[in-house]
Amino acid sequence: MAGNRTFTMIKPDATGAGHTGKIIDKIIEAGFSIKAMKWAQLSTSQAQEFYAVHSERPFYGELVEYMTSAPIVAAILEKDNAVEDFRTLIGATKPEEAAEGTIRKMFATSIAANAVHGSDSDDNAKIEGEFHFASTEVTA
Ligand code: IDP
Ligand code: MG
Repeated sequence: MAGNRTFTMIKPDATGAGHTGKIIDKIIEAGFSIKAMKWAQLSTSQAQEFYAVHSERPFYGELVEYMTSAPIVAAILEKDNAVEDFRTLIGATKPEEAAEGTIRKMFATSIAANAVHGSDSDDNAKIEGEFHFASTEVTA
């Protein structure tokens, strides 16, 4: 059965451009409820650990530098079929391939600076949520 929670970050390009509120509105309008949320600055070691799965990819250094360049907003979101529905809401990794009306289509500026993160599986949603939030920071 599909899980009902996912994890997201609003990325530095979007927080820096003042799009945080508009993106949160889109998320709530799409039927997600917020179970945890914080504004935070990632350290280099946190960004390296969060994206460790990409450590062999050529863009890893650029990605870590970008994700530490300005604050992010981390959140745990709840909805039926959360992981898949959130990936649909954000759109493709490359902004030029993102469907009309998706968050990345509206706010991404490049393949790296693509406005939002969305977990790719229920297992990773749990791992990523626990990476950013203590259990006491997550509502029922
Ligand atoms: P996803 O965020 O759509 O799941 P992933 O392939 O998991 O995409 O890549 C993680 C993040 O790494 C992307 O959201 C983007 O910020 C960055 N990224 C992916 N591919 C490239 C690339 O070719 N150049 C620069 N950054 C990239
Ligand atoms: Mg991914």
